[in-house]
Amino acid sequence: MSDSKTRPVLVPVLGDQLTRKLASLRGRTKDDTVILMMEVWDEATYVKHHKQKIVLIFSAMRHFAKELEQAGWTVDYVKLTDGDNAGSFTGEVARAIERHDPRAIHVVEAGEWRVQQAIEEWPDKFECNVEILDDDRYICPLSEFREWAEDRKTLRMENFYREMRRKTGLLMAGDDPEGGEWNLDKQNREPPKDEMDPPARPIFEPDEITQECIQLIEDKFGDHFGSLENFGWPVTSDQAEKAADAFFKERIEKFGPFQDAMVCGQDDLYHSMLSTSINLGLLDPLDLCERAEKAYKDGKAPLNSVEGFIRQLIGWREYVRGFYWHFMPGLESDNKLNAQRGLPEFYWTGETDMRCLSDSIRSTRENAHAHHIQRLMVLGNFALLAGINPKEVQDWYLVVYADAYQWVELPNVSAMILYADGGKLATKPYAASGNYINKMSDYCGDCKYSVSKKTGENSCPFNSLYWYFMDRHRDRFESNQRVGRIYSNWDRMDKSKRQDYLDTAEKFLDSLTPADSSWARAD
Ligand code: FAD
Ligand code: DLZ
Ligand code: SF4
Repeated sequence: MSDSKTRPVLVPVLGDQLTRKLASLRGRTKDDTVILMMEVWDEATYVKHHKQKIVLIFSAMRHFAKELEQAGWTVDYVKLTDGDNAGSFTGEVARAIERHDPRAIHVVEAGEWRVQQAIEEWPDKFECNVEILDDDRYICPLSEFREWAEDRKTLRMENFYREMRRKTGLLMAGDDPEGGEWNLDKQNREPPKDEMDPPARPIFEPDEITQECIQLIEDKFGDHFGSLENFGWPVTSDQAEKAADAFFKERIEKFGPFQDAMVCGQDDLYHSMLSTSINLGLLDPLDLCERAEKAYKDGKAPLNSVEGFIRQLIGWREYVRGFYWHFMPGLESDNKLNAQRGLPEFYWTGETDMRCLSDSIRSTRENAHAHHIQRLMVLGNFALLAGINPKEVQDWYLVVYADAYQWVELPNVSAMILYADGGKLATKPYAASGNYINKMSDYCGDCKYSVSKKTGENSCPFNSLYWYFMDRHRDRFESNQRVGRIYSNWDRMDKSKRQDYLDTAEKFLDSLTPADSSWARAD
């Protein structure tokens, strides 16, 4: 053993921790630190991620390692195909200990339960001292969320969000919210307009490093879902800043009003398209919120757009993270609505005559992205109404989106769209008939199905599935203050009409081909 003073500290940096502001890197000196970055098979294959997602993470990791090296840090970068092939984080850390004989390991807590469980075994497994640090890139530490949650009978994002506004001082006028209201969501529900022409987001041409990753992923994971043709995600913090600049210059003004709008073939609309960069660590969410607030103060964006953007970041994003850690591991297996149907194959192939779904899946396949309202009210709404089993829906969302990590995917899927948690996150299920999609999009005009037809041949499937769902779960939802009222509409219909709805829904569901599980996980 060498002298403990000359033995370095080993700092493993995981694929979604790509910032020099990381707690384990702050304050460290270069001559006494070895940064370890690992491309590992366990992470690349625990589900069969969209090809763009793996390229994005590997390319961003390789760029970050290069940046660190150029700044004088020692980086031990393990590539997926190095040596005998890199297997798991724990295995690679063990090998790195042999190479570097560190006096300690400093690691920031993992974003995901699965990985954190493994990290928590390190102190017993390894002889050197292991320090697991809080991930202070978030505004609300997990201990603070736990305290907040334990004091309450019911958890509501809105209450949490107000706390975060007070904590950060964002959009506050003294003790009151700027403009007098905390939440301007009601102003953010404009349907699309005919002349909508949002400026395109910047696309970053793959450089040599990204090209290498594309080659590797085509080679090793060629059978995974998704296309690599459109790859243009930011892979460095400089590129991510450019993407943010474009959003604040060109799109934030209309972000609010058209937040819930959907237009066939227009994949970005006025959304920021920044989630991949934020989740990787390339952008700091608080910094983005401050830029949004400045846009409002400088008169460049209206309050409803800026408040809406800030709410997504310090409200929803922080809230779902706290919610995830508070309810794991149970959240993963919750199925309070006892949904048992298999995921339809069209989620993978896009082959359905339902235009809203086929367009959302096309965007998902081409971009590894769909915007929020497509994820929630088209893809999610269908899975809820059709009673698709949560595990298969969770896997799908985790595979297909470039911004998907379980801490953010699972609460959105299990709790927000599927109500599988029994209502801990949402006060009511986000169930809607074709009417909602027709109002908020231009999908229905050219659809094979008729949105105005309620039952029978060619009627919009969302219409009959809606009542099929509400009828199936009457016991649970009749007493719910926010949805219970609709049962009087149901009861007012004559019996044969009600039966028509149920028969139409069942006939439609029977016509669906279930997906093969090998789309999501290797056998
Ligand atoms: P914008 O519309 O510009 O919003 C700004 C930012 O707010 C986003 O970048 C994101 O960081 C944050 N945000 C917005 N809504 C949410 C939310 N509900 N939860 C957490 N953060 C939010 N987001 C992910 O980052 N990863 C996921 O795996 C993911 N899965 C989702 C699954 C479902 C079923 C639903 C309904 C939503 C999911 N979201 C997820 C949230 C949201 O759809 C995406 O963050 C958003 O579409 C990303 O695009 P954007 O950056 O243009 O977002
Ligand atoms: C998602 C992902 C993938 C596909 N591959 C890697 C990898 O090889 N190495 C790595 O450090 N991270 C990867 N990630 C992101 C991790 O899954 C993520 O950092 C942790 O799971 C968060 O807990
Ligand atoms: Fe979707 Fe129904 Fe509209 Fe077709 S008619 S696009 S299925 S909502």
